[in-house]
Amino acid sequence: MTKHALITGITGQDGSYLAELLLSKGYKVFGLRRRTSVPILENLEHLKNEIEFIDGDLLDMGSLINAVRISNPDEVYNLAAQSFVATSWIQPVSTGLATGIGVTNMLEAVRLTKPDARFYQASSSEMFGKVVETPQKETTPFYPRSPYGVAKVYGHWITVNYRESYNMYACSGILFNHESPRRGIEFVTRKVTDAAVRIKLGLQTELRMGNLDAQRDWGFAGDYVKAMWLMLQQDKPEDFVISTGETHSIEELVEIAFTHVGLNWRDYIVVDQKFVRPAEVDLLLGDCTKAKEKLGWELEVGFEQLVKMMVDSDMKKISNIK
Ligand code: NDP
Ligand code: GDR
Repeated sequence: MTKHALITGITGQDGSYLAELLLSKGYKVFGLRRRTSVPILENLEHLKNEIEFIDGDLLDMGSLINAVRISNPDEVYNLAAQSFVATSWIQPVSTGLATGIGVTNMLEAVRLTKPDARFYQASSSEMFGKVVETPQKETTPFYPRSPYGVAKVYGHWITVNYRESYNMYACSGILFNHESPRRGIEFVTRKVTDAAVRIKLGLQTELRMGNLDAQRDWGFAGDYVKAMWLMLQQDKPEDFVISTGETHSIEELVEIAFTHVGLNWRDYIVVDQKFVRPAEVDLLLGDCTKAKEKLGWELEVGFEQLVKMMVDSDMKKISNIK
């Protein structure tokens, strides 16, 4: 029997990699998509004929119940969220609604319509926030530092609560930062790889950035969606940290990207307070021993390889439109 999967957030970075993975495993893939005035399927152009799109919004319960009815899913992956941390200070309420309450809406739609479907929640290392313990693991207490992080903590605990209250197969992946050539342009990795290429090609003269000292545990999105799938194939639902176990500063990221195109980053980076956040997460470093042992999950792409892959992809894209 063909398995059915419903993915919310299918137009985003992770949605596209997860859809690819599930299609390669023979799933029928349904994707919840918001109505937009112009089509935005940049990440899904190559898959659009293989996915059944269902219109809906995490803030509209009826549309979620409808999506569960139409897709009749064996597995639901709740990836949709307002996911850009900086925007969460500008739009704290709508972030709280989509990233926090939206999880309850999706869980309710599953509980009322298809309670035996397995549910994955996209939790985040942003929930750890201020450093309480390093490396951070499943038992590390949360101390979020942004409206986004606070909303994700709510989404995380409501998922635990539905598991415990209704005996649903509901679990969270606490994923550390993961990137790819399909990363949104405002996130720091893509902002840097795009700018390094534009400066190299003479299309831009400088790059304005915020805090260069923050450290992140960065992996490749293609590796991380495999962990999401593995979490829904276990005998019982559990939460897992997914990370590389290495941390690098923003400065190191900039250095690798600019060196890869033959430039000295110090000649082009300008620190601009506009990009410094009201509260920062200084250091993220994850311990994913549990995922390695219980899921057999393995990382394939390392940090330097990831940055170079993104620079090369941006070079190809931008050279073509130049
Ligand atoms: P993206 O920002 O690339 O994608 C977010 C997706 O959510 C988009 O498809 C967007 O749709 C959709 N969305 C936003 N609001 C709503 C809404 N109200 N109703 C329906 N859909 C909505 O995120 P990523 O792919 O990078 O991340 C996927 C998930 O994983 C997110 O929940 C994120 O918070 C979380 N996460 C990400 C990590 C990372 O490093 N990438 C790390 C840890 C967690 P549209 O195209 O219409 O805007
Ligand atoms: P993050 O990712 O907030 O960790 O959330 P982002 O790439 O936006 O920032 C990473 C770090 O870089 C610093 N920084 C800058 N960031 C941006 N975007 N632009 C800049 O110019 C800049 N200069 C310095 C930031 O201050 C921060 O320390 C991502 C998202 O995908 C979340 O959805 C996800 O939950 C977490 O990763 C884990």
